[in-house]
Amino acid sequence: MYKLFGALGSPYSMKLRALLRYRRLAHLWIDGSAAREALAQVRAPVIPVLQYPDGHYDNDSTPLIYDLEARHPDRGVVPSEPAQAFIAHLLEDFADEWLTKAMFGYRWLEEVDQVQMSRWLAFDNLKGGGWKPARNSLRCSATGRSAAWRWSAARPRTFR
Ligand SMILES: N[C@@H](CCC(=O)N[C@@H](CS)C(=O)NCC(=O)O)C(=O)O
Repeated sequence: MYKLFGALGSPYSMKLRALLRYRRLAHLWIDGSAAREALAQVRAPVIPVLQYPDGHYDNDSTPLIYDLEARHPDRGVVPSEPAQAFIAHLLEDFADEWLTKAMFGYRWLEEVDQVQMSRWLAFDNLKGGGWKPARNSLRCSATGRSAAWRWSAARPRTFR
């Protein structure tokens, strides 16, 4: 069984978790302080960290995805047709390197996002201990809107 150490607010963790789920590779999801402890097992201290069934640890989502591709034939994510595979590699590299820039914008440019993300990252780090559903503390002083309202809004929050 694989063990994936990550955080809900970490896009690279969500990327690898989605991959494991899509590929139907049995895994445990581990977050909070236990995820930080896994950082001691790898050279670059970034999440996600994957522990393989044989016990060894590795990180960096892109090479991990390619390694899993080589180990498990079913439900692969790289197309067999070379031109399509090239597009897949290109999209992966673009999203991996550059979509984080958009993410940081959506995360920190507006006060309502700053409030929400501060709480979310505290929640991740304290394994839920940072979260108290106090709606007023999530309210943006400029717009009066609350993060909770935005979560429940019909439209996706990133398409404002
Ligand atoms: N290239 C890495 C990037 C991983 C990464 O940047 N992870 C972030 C969280 S999403 C992190 O651990 N940041 C902590 C830090 O930079 O100290 C991957 O694809 O897994």
